[in-house]
Amino acid sequence: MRIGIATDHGGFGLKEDLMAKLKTVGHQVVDFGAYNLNARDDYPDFLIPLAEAVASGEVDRGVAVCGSGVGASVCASKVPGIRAGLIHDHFSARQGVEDDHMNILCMGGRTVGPAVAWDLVQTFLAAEYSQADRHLRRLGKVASLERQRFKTQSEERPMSDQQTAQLSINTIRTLSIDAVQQAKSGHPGTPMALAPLVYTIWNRVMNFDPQDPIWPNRDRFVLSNGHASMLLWSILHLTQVQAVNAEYERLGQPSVTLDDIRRFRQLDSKAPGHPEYHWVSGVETTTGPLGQGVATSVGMALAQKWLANNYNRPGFDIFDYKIYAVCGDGCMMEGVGSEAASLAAHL
Ligand SMILES: Cc1ncc(C[n+]2csc(CCOP(=O)(O)OP(=O)(O)O)c2C)c(N)n1
Ligand SMILES: [Mg+2]
Repeated sequence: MRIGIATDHGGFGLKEDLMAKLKTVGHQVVDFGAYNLNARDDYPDFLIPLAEAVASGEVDRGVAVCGSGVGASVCASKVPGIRAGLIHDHFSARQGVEDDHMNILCMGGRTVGPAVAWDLVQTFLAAEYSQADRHLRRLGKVASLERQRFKTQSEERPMSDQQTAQLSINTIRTLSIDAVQQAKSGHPGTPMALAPLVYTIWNRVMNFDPQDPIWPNRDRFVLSNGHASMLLWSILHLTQVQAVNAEYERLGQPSVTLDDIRRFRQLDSKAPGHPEYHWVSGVETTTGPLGQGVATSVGMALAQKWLANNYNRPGFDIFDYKIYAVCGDGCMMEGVGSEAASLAAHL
């Protein structure tokens, strides 16, 4: 296991001792300080980097020592994702992990000796979170407290609309180019260019519910230039559109995960080279042959009109959805696109 360890002057000697023992039994140890006995070295300076490393997964678990261990545990638990416990006994070292998913063990350098400390560390590292319903429920409530605090913090320093939009657009772009780079094939240029347009359509124009991708009155999005599929995988991932299977049963999981994007253009991936209807939820029609999407979108608009004429009643529109099709100049060069456009104009 990769263990991060941090102490202030209250546990400097103990830290050296624990580090040596952890290495002897085969763990990797990352030392977050302190390195010198200096009375001004205090726990937050070492603990916060340790806690952030645990929260980000850079290290698997953390061990923290200060004079009593109290300050270390109070401070570490302020970092989102950290569940630190002040532990003096064998039972709590195990149960803290099993029941509360404790990920940082805090000890008092002045209250436990090296032998007890080593027993506690070993017990802490050997324990696993039980994932029992009761404990999952409990941690769910704790996590929701943490999210509320995040919300308050971000309300204090809100990003402007323009900053949020730019960050979102850049995220679509970087996800798309990273995936193409990883796959060593695909089209990075079109997602780069179209990210602002598609962001605007999905964020400000379209009427849809990511939680319910088969809501009958949703607006439909068609990517006619299907070779830019990474654009669609990025947007389906970032909007957290949920998946349904081929029988239209809700699966309770995202349609395109980050792992799917990591496997862009690989066999059986949910992020294939071109959008395929019935394979990835959120894809409204298969596209790839240039012009096909714009042509299909005319048919989809016809279907909307038919539904509206048959089922809408005065003052009670069940179907008033719209179709948004994005296409490139290659789509425009294909007869099928302009022929469908002519038909649409004459109906
Ligand atoms: C009918 C058809 N012919 C050829 C292709 C192969 N093809 C895929 S992308 C592409 C170029 C598309 O150019 P453009 O529409 O300008 O899109 P860009 O990638 O430049 O944004 C071609 C010819 C295709 N997908 N469909
Ligand atoms: Mg072009």
